[in-house]
Amino acid sequence: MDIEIRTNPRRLPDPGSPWLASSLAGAAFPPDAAACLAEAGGETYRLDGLTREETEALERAAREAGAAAAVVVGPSARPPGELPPARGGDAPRTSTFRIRSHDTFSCALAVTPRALPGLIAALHGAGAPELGRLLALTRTRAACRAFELPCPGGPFRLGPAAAVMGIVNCTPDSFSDGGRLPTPQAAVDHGRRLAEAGAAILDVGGESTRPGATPVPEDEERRRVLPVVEALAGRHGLFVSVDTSKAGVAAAACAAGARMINDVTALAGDPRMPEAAARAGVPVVLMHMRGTPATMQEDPRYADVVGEVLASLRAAVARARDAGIPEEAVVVDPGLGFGKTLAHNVELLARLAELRSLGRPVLAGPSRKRFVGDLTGRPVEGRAYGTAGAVAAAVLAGAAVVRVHDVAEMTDVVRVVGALSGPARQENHK
Ligand code: HH2
Repeated sequence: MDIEIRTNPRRLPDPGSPWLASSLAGAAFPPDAAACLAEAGGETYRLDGLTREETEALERAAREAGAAAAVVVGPSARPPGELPPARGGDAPRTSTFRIRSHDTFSCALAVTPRALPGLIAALHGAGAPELGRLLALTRTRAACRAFELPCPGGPFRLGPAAAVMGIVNCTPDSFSDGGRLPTPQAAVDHGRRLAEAGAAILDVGGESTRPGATPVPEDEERRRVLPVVEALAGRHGLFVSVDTSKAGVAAAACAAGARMINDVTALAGDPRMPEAAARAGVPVVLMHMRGTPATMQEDPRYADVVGEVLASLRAAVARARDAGIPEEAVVVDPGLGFGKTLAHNVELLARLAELRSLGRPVLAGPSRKRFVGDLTGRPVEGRAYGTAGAVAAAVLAGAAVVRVHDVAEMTDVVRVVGALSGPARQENHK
């Protein structure tokens, strides 16, 4: 049976904070859990899939590590019978879930960075060394801010500052800018302007994924995307990712110079995609989506949206690894707006830092999306300030990449928020 651990690598503010409450979401913790964890202080860890013995070892070890650690135990968040049914487009659920019995437990742990080594050592003494190893691994992964993605022509470095990915939509029907770039030359000019304005990555796409969008035939998608990739990557030497879920388009774009594949289906949309991506040898963005663009907004439900997105991304990373794509080449993305309600998007953005438990760079794509409109009451063309708020939240949470339309404005946001919250400053607050 597999244990899943995630952490929210931030200090706990106070017992009433929504931040702390959300770390307890989805499992039946005792009513005083938040107060108990807040008193311990430090960072929160959420552990799912533990046996009774493991929870007892954790409680014992936490007691030994002193007042700086607290454990609260609740029945497992996800007993198998209560899982929502898997739907097409979502990553296959891990076998972990299916074999998990009703006897598993969830724990929430608060521990200061200083007390953690003692806790891990005490776990060894309490007969649960594997739990200690997993806790240490999760912390190391969550703390990681700089990545080198293997890439043809040399590694692509991400972090510690967030990189801006500029959107180049070669589509007539994208939700916010469809039809604005009607010719390849217009798209190339736009991409170059975005690069000058601060985009480190240009994300070129030829198929809208807006809710209700109809798929584009492969020939048409190639016709839209390839000349633009060729010019931006080949002629102008810019770092281009191709936003596609079709293996043929991805392979052709990489042959034309694209150095990253951004697949909103996380390699599950086209059965040939895992092999195509492995063969291209480029980094891949694996995004979470529930359903398909045609159906994804039909009443999406989650018992624990962050936990389920994390589990789905974990399965996607494993799928990539099985296909020969090294884990070091993967970027993960919660898929804001893809099969999520307003509440789900807000929860995911507020708890984005937890995705760093996967140990991979996190990409967030809030730009101009409906949830920004729902929160601000603004139409698509008036969502830049709302997007700036979401981008600031993502940078604070440690996002490695933000995918945006308004590159000049969001580059400023990234620079200011990054300077105020960068790793060096965070160290001073320990
Ligand atoms: N969002 C969109 C498209 N691709 N890729 C990733 N990794 N993450 C995202 O959040 C994401 C994405 C939707 O935005 P846009 O490209 O502007 O719209 P459309 O799909 O209508 O072209």
